[in-house]
Amino acid sequence: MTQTLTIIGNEGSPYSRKLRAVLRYRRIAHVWVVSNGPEYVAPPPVPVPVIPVLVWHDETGAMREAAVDSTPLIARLEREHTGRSLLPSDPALAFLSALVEDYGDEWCTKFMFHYRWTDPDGIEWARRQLMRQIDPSVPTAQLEQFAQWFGERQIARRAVVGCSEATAPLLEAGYRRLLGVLETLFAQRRFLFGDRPAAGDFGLYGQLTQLCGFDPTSARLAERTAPRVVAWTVRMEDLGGWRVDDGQWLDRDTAVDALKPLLAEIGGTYVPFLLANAAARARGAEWVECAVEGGQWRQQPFAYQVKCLNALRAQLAALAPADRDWLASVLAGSGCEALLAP
Ligand SMILES: N[C@@H](CCC(=O)N[C@@H](CS)C(=O)NCC(=O)O)C(=O)O
Repeated sequence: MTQTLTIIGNEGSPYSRKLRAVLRYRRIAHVWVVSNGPEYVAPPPVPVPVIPVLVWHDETGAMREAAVDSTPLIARLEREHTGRSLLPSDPALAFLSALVEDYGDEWCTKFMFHYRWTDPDGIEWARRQLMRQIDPSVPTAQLEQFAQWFGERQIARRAVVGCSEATAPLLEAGYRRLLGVLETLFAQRRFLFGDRPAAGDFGLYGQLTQLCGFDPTSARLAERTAPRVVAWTVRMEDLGGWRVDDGQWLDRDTAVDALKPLLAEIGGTYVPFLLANAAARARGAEWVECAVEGGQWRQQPFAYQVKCLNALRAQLAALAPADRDWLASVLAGSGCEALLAP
């Protein structure tokens, strides 16, 4: 019998929501523990102090192993659990799903960080509400102390993520365009690749739980301009009861047609950043600067996102030549074709 897993996270953490939704959809038994909340017990050590943490237990129920990072965790769950897979059976579509997942995790998170830690309404709400979500019974004095400390800490981190006065208009425009693209897509189909969700859906979903459901300014915008995206986000929350049959993935040509605007959005923003970031790291530059849709991007280089680029390229390299050729033809002109360059 497979053991119940423990997921340690926070409802205000996009990656925690992403991974919890994956566990629910895949019907993998789990216990949800709020990090640092009343039920929290420290897990075995993990390489970086982030949430969510996924914990495996031994037969006695003791915590045996803990791991972080939602994308490799999702891949591991694919290996350890059968059925209700998040990977489209067509390897070229599986690559596109991975690309969208990565864009969600690594680029859309900048939208989230902007609306939460730059927008004054966002800051006022988040710095207290995140604590209430950890423990609603926390006394007011302690809540205020936390709000002060946490708000300052997160605001100080804006530079690391690339949220600045210069990039704010790019982030807001990017979020609006994403809402527009998804609003059109979800008027046509349930999920990105058909009637069942893929890893790419969960990557977008994680960030959109916050953008559409927690951070006040971005949520109001979504309500007004992208109600179908809001509806999709609500549905994604718990797909444990969603019926999945074989063959619910669209064929590649049907799938990709409606995805082209999303791929162009990714190719106009995240892909140029990924390439410029890797180049900046390689030459030890202090800043990543590159043109993205709507203007000039500037932030400090980010080591983790070099890994992301390498992982996407490794996945491309493993494809059969015919699948790569097909991707080259559908990605041509989107900006994403740069990933295929040697
Ligand atoms: N790549 C990781 C990112 C996880 C992550 O950055 N989590 C945030 C919360 S959403 C975190 O724990 N940050 C550390 C902190 O706030 O101290 C994943 O996909 O799980």
